[in-house]
Amino acid sequence: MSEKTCAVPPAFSAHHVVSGEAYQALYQQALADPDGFWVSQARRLLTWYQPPTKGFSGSLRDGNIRWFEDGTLNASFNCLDRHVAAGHGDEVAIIWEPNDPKDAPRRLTYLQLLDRVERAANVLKALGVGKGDRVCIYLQMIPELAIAMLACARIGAIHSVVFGAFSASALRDRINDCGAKVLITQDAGWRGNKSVTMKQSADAACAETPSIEHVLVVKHTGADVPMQPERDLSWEGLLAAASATCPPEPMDAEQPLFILYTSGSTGKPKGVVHTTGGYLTYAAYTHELVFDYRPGEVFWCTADCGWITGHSYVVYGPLANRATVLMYEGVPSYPDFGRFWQIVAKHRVNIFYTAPTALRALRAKGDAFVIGHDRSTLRILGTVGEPIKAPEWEWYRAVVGEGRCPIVDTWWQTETGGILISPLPGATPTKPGSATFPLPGVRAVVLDEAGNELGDPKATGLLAIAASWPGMLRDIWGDRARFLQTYLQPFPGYYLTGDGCRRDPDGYYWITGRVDDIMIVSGHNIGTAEVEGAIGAHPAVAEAAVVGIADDITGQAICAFVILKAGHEGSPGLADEINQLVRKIIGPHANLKQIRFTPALPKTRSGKIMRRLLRDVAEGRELGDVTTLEDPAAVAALIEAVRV
Ligand code: 7RM
Repeated sequence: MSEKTCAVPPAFSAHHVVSGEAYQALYQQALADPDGFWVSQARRLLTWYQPPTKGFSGSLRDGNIRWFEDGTLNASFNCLDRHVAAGHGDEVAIIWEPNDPKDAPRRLTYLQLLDRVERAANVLKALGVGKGDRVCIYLQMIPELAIAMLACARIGAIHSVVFGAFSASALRDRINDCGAKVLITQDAGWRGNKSVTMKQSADAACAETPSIEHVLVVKHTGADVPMQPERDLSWEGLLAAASATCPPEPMDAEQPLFILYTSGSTGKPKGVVHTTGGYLTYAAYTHELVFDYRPGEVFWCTADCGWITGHSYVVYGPLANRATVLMYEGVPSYPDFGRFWQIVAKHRVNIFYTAPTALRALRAKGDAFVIGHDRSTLRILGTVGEPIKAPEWEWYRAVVGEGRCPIVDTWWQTETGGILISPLPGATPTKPGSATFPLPGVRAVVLDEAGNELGDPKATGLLAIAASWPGMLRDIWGDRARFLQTYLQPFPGYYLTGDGCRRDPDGYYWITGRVDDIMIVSGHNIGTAEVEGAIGAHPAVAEAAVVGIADDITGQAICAFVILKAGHEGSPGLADEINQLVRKIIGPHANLKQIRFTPALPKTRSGKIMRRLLRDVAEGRELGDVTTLEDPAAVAALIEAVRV
């Protein structure tokens, strides 16, 4: 793995939020007095009815975690009213870019967004939704998604957003787990040249959701959808008739803001619970610090609000910081692979945040799709979701960012609420593939299998966090035992991330992937990410995924699934070349026992490789649950994959 360091561009370090020395000072300050640090951040970033005097109360040991517990606030007030009251009502809050570039974008100022949110909040209230009630939101990336989230927050209802491409059964299970009273959906949606039948899935789900009393239907494509009398109601009709005044409900800092389901490696999805004061403080803090955000700039996070990244960096963080947020309905490939960069040029985007999986796909299509579009407004580029490999990182920096823009490789999880490990654009020299250092206020540690903290900078082990931070999850909805067992009980006093990591002699963190993804070959621990990076160094390779399979001699052996670039064909000779390269880069213990050339890899809808399925294929088993797959056809292709 490349350990080359990339310095902070000098022009850049002169005018960012935090400089190199200030970063050290901030880090030390947070370490010396965490409560003082976080209380001052909470008061600086947010407006409270009752400002908190306390930081953390409780304990990581018993899982009773509270932040700012004597503070009261409202998240929607913080994202909207206070900006309007301060005279910024005419600034644009959301620029919405539709799926089809021929359709007109929509712009919502802070004042207009507030109007919609107050009306929607009144509609929910009239349907009997109150503080603590759950509302399920099943929408595509349209402004109503943000409006619905903020309307819930305004009245103290707990939202649970379900990704708009999830199936009816996935939606049903999530509604039933949280007992939502109201479902908000849309007639249908667009994703590239496909239409998505949202209301139809919602209907199928609601046939088996006893808690749902009403379904609010947003008209988006105009598709003709059946409306069930009494139960189904028109969003537009009710909003138009509703009062545009709905005072925000003061919430205790620890009252839940939302539930978001995340699929575990086994078992049913976990309803991750985030609370109002700690989460919002943390989303605003990290959005400002990591993206060096100043009001007036256009911020674009390409994630869907069905994921935590969309919650924290499309809605709550940026709006709390009075950002202009770009929200894109479509996909990176429609009408062509230049769509992202065409949007960057069209809306003069300053900060761009996406996933390595998207970058890999776009890079494979060639630079021509990028260079035709003006990217001179771009200032910072970010990635999230999985380890980024050096070739994508370099391409992002050199081609997309024209070598000008620092890259922030941000490591975090649904459970962490916001970014925990990342470079700061004006302070941190980067290394391609490393998320670099924990943010000020985050006590990251590397543990060995027995739970001992590894003290030397150079260490390999389990990534854990040694102290709570405000954005941390508080519970798994309805399953306290699972919350404790998964995160807190394995090593008392620590939050266990489930990720493996390597810290290099300079103290840089390199996330090696989920610990479940570590392979043990003849007693050597080998991270999947490391092997995939080495395979990717072969010029014929577009993408690779590896898994450990049972082996009589070595315990586990490595099986690689490889996608080749256009113009290359799988052959025993090429397989041998790739294997020799991996052995050269990592060592002979990383021998690839099998190489299978495949046209596609099975991925979740958020772009993470489903290794469980690869293991099933590699070991010749029947495939397990495939309901959260992005493209079920990829599996068929995999099974056919040529085995060399
Ligand atoms: C934000 C998000 C969390 C898991 C996490 C890691 C992996 C995320 C990075 C990363 C290496 C990164 N939430 N992950 N970011 N690995 N470098 N910058 O993705 O709950 O959906 O996933 O994603 O394994 O534990 S998530």
